[in-house]
Amino acid sequence: MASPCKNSRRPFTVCIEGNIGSGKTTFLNNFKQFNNTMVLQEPVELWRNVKGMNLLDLMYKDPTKYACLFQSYVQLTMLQLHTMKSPLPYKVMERSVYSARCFIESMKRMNVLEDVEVTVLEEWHKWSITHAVIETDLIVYLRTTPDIVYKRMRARARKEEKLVSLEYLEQIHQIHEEWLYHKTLFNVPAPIIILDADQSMEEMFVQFEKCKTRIFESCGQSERESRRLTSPVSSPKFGAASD
Ligand code: TTP
Repeated sequence: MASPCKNSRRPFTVCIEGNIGSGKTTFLNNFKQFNNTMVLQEPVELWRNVKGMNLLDLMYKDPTKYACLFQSYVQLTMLQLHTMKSPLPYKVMERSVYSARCFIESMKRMNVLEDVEVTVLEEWHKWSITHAVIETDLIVYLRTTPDIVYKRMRARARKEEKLVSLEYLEQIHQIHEEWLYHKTLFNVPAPIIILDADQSMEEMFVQFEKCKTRIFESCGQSERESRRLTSPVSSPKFGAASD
């Protein structure tokens, strides 16, 4: 794999991972203040409007019919983010094709997907990670407890997530833990920084500052080189209404 640091032809790529409501978007948005980083938010809006159809909503309302289609579209849109070119030395993404697989695993465990649907999605996943240019240099795992993310999710009240139960978040948590904490489930494609993301937004901002320094230093760019833009980003928010 080509070196992702100075003089490299590709950016040092960081994926922000964690349960639903763990604060990925907020964490990611903090990077928008730097002029050396391409920030790629998860394409939830695309999932909500596929030629006028809200696929996220359909998936929650009728998973047996729509889960496979939805996960197929998630994989496509995540691949589009991975392969997006950037002249900047850093790229920070919300989630990845790797964590999309956590949801496939969850649907498999809940018997929402038929065996043949799992096979097709997993074949797609395998092909993507083998053939597409999706190099990842670092994973930041925002580790949370399900009770806390459940409260945050209820507070932000995304209308499609009305049907999401605490049990579902426990399962998604468990799968992330098996993948990134215990490292027993899937391949972990890069080194991991694990952060306690149960904390308040102020405490998370402090964690962000430390993490950001590690990221920029790991690629040989000093703080000075990763200049902040003149207009600062707004203060981080958890549980803000997303729609
Ligand atoms: P998340 O990707 O967890 O995004 P979020 O907005 O909850 O993140 P955060 O609060 O940490 O900023 O989930 C978005 C929605 O999409 C959520 O309802 C779960 C769903 N989803 C799937 O069903 N399958 C998938 O593969 C992915 C990536 C998300």
